[in-house]
Amino acid sequence: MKQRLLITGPMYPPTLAALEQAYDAQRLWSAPDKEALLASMADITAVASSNSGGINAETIARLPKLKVIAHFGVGYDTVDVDAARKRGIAVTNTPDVLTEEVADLALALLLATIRRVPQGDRYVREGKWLKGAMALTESLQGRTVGIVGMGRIGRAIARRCEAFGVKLAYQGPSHKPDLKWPYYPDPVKLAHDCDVLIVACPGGEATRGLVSRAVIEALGPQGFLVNIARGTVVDEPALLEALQQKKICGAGLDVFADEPRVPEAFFALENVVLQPHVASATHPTRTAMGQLVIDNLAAHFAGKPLVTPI
Ligand code: 8YV
Repeated sequence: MKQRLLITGPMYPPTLAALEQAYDAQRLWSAPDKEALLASMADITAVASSNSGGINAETIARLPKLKVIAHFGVGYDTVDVDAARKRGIAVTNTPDVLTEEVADLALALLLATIRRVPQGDRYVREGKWLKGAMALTESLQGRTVGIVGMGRIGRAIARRCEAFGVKLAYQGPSHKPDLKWPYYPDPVKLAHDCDVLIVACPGGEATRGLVSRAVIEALGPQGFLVNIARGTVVDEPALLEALQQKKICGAGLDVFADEPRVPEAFFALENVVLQPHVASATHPTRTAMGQLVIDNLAAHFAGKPLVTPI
């Protein structure tokens, strides 16, 4: 008999298919009667969750035998980890396998924003080049890039930035003695001393609004902001206003406060490049992330140590 598994949110379709093949699995997010489904699954020991369908304290409370939450994603802000910990429920995530991919998109967004790559593409397609050259853009060269959150992804972004010859600095909860770049505990001071901020820290309550109005304004009219972390980290209304009023020069955004509902006011702005939360969204990386979910669940059911507990 197959083991039972509750899947609380959508994830990479081949991973979903593999889980539904291996387990007697139910989809919570699309269930017509969620209450009835939860009641019928009260004896399960494992859940697979995702960023677009996490698991809150109420749902955890409905599953008294739960032992593991295998989360699809390195960030697990949609999982109530405190509620899980109180019950001794293990949470796993998908670290490392997406680090380089996410860092690649951060640099792509940075360059696309500063050098106006999407605008250049439209310029050619719309036949505007025939009438004259596109306006010149700002430059990445000679800039100082400040990284908010110097974890695995922050470091991978920093390595790439070094290859572009820019100066670096970083902010985070702690100084990293192995890093040579200046450390700023205060994000406002970091923004003040940098031309570009790249947000790469975890989401959740600890970082909510960390990139505040004061931080955004400290970047200044020549400044750029790139966010590949979580929309919650940035004061989105303040960012929108800063872009509209040219208090900063531009922003490249892969993440938003209420995805997929991006405030339409962003669409009217020429100084922002928007992406639909795709930093890890390639087939090889999503396959590797999915494999970790599969492997963690397999380890749980085999009574073996989990592969990537948080
Ligand atoms: C994905 C992410 O959007 O890993 C994360 O924390 O934000 C991304 O990789 C997500 O995991 C897909 O649900």
